[in-house]
Amino acid sequence: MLDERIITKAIVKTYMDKLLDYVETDVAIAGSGPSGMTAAYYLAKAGVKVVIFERKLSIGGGMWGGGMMFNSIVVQEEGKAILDELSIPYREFEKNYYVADSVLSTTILASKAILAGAKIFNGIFVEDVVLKEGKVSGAVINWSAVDVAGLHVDPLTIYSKFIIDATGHAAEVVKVLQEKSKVRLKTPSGKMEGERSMWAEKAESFVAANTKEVFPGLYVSGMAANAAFGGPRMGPIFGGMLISGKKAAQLIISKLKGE
Ligand code: 48F
Repeated sequence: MLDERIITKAIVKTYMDKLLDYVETDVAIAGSGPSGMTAAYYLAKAGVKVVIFERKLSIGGGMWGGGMMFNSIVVQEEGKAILDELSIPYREFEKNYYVADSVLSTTILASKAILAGAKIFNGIFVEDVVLKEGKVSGAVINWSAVDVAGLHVDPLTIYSKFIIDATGHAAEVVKVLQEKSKVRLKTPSGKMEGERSMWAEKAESFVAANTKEVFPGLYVSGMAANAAFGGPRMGPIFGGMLISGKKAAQLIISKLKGE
């Protein structure tokens, strides 16, 4: 005998408890692409309270589709260690080029992050930040459905010691901060530099080097780092995304420890 009212209560109550628990967190990540989920995994594994808000229903960002929907991803030597750490299977295609199934990589990464303790709220997007005394100290969130329907509904706010913009090519969090608050970013021009055209090798080293704090309290990872600091795109090679996510986590872990 199934009681639909109990099913409803089970969903609403557990969801609300979960959301209430994340009104205050150590780290909030915008976007559940490869860099955001890798960051969440390493943060959670280190015992840091971390939440991801993902605009879409599906997690994974651009990882599912491999290259042009051929659902394989390529990872170079430097990123292979992270595939090993996550137990993601791959095979060597040629020296320095490893191929993994994109669907398996995405699902393993997501489940490892969640099992390590990260929470993912899908269907919610970060529309703005809390900016107080020159520091980003929270995320302004709303239902994606509200946005899609064009409804005039005010958002809600959570407090977070750090935010990672892992929104990919659009670097949405950095963009909204710049547009609304006219702040000076820690980029060469003080503004968002914008993504450059394809150059895989340069882009992969650029993303690792430029995964950092772009404004007090706000970090960039993955393609958002290249968009913020003016790096090229790299296409379906994903080592840089994994390395970037891990680096964002390590930088924040050090900050939280006061190092
Ligand atoms: O684009 P995406 O996969 O980000 P990434 O981690 O990886 C980039 C690669 O997939 C690929 C590439 C390199 O190999 O060039 O493109 O940098 O994932 C970004 C995620 O963020 C979500 C979006 O739906 C996607 O799942 N997203 C975007 N804006 C917001 C957001 C927002 N404002 N709030 C929440 N989620």
